[in-house]
Amino acid sequence: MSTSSVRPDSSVFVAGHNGLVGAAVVRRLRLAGFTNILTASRDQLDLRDQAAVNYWFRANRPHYVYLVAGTVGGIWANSQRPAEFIYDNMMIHATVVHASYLFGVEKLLYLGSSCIYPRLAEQPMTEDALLTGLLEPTNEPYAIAKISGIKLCEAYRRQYGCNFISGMPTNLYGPNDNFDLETSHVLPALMRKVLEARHDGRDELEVWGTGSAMREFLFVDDLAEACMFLMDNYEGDGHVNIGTGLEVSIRELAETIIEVAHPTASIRWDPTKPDGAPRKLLDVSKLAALGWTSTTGLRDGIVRTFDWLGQNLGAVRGMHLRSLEDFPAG
Ligand code: GFB
Repeated sequence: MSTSSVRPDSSVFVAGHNGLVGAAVVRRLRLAGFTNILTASRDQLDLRDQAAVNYWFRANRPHYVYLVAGTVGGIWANSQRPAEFIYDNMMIHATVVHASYLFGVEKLLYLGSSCIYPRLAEQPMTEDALLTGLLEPTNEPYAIAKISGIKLCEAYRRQYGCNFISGMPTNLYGPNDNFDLETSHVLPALMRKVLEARHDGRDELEVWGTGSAMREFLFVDDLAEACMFLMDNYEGDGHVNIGTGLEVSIRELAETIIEVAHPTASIRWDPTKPDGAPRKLLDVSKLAALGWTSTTGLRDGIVRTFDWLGQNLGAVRGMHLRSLEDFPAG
């Protein structure tokens, strides 16, 4: 099971380095002394285009690949843009996996998502819950694409002997997240709503659904550490869950964010918006047995993300705030 560590002078391609996950993987690799990190922005390389991806791999010859690129979004974006979510993700996985095979990549780590598991899977969800029941309808196209990515890696491993592995992260958050209210996930959306309410002197904020849905949240720098850990320590057939093993209700999440940044605020629920999956908690015992567990608590991660946001307000898409006098948040 144990493999040798990736040497810091190896060439490592982080596909999707401008996203939440990719940016964290690059930060983590730099921290570990990696000197040959390859990246390609969307303008430079359309990852959905097999010919372009082959050309790029032929020219750059990466030894290791973190395949963390994708079209992602929260519950609303998934429902509004199902075609993009399935097409983009299936294409990106197919091209990068195939080019990695063609050009002799030593090892590839593909990231899926906890939404690959059935809507009513037994909780916490173990890796073998995959394909045992119907998916959550609000993100089925995205989940199907992610499942195909896992199966792609398994098939290339079986037929061609490629050392391609998969990790399944739970809901993520942290620096570099998407804070756009329509397309984001719940945690950045609530952070933004709280900040804007405070800035505008409002004491009420709107939160979607009923607040009863349960979610698990992993700080993205912890995820990046787990990715490097798996690259160094895992080369099994099956995918590996990556999470905290802890869950909170959306109500508790909203209350925590309010307590950190705007304690006088109260919540107005909008039950016309969907709750989505009732629960989505990963069983992380496989990863723990390999030797990795997360370290950043939810409140701590939220404070760190607020700090990042305070320093990067100008760069955050759609954010109407341009300064926050009383930053950082408590
Ligand atoms: O994070 P989220 O959009 O996605 O929503 P999922 C989680 C829960 O938060 C739902 C509630 O119950 C939402 O109704 N929520 C409350 C909000 N207020 C808000 C808000 O202002 N914005 C958002 N976005 N939600 C995603 C999938 O599911 O999980 C993706 O759609 C992906 O495909 C991701 O798999 C990990 O957790 O429901």
